[in-house]
Amino acid sequence: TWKGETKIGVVGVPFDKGQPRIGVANGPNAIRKAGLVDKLRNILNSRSKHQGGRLREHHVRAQQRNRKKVPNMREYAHVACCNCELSKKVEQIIREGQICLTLGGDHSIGIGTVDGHIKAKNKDVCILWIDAHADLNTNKTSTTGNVHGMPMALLASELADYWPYLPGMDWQQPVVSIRNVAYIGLRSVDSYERLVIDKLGITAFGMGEVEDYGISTVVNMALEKIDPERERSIHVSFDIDALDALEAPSTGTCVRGGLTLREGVHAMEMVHRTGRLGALDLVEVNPSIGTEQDVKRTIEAAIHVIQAAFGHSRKGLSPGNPTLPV
Ligand code: NNH
Ligand code: MN
Ligand code: MN
Ligand code: MN
Repeated sequence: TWKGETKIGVVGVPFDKGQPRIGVANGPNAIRKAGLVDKLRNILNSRSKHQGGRLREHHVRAQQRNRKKVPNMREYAHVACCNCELSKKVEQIIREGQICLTLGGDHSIGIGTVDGHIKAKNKDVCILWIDAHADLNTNKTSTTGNVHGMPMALLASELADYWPYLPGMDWQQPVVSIRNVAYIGLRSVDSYERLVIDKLGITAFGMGEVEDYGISTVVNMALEKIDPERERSIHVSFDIDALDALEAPSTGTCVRGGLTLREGVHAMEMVHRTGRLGALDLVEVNPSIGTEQDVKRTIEAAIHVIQAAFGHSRKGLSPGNPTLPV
């Protein structure tokens, strides 16, 4: 009964060791509590006669199995172990034909989600990294030592030589070519990250480009660059801090002057229309930051972004059985 239909695997990852603020581990629960799964089931049901059964829920918990250390990588062993488990889970979900939705947790979990996606699809993956930050630091360039600022640098094959040997990360090979990655929403880029973006010619649409071209053109240009043949599985890694601080205040490193929720939703509607979304990460929602209202607003924004990616239409959906009640 699942054949040809959209299937979703939702993975909650209550992980916070990639950054210093407490609370971000409660992101998955808070987003679920606000009704995410029912909303996704409604979208699936509105598109088919067969009710239910096409969404599965999973959890990945950090299990630290060693005490290995790497200079200037805080909580390194935790990050390595959690992502090892996560990668296997994401790979399995995608191999089963489900689109993988991962709820973070901090953005260090992008290491595992992208790795799992790449393994499941034999590298035929392109990445939209939607974020105020580039997350391109190595342990030598980071001024914080927080691993949530490093996942893209760990994944990129072009940066492999800039890392020391990483014990316990042998499962993760830097196999993503940075040519298959595009950024949208950048506005807080560290100086070495800027150097890397310029040197490697990484496709990067900061807020200036969103202003110049509009979100719709930016998304089209980004996809044209990273998937010109329109054949790759799309990985969207959506850091909630890509949205403006007014739209999503409850996150660890919010930056003003960001995407509106309308722009975030529009971008995700466009990704949905490609029919090639393979995996979506929604990360860095921290329910311990801000007032009750801030938290509610941030979670609602996250849910709107996710719903749009899975085909919710702002035009309204027609019912499964399209006759008017009399
Ligand atoms: N670039 C900074 C760092 O490496 C901040 C990263 N913070 C993020 N990234 N929230 O998305 O620590
Ligand atoms: Mn990020
Ligand atoms: Mn960020
Ligand atoms: Mn962040």
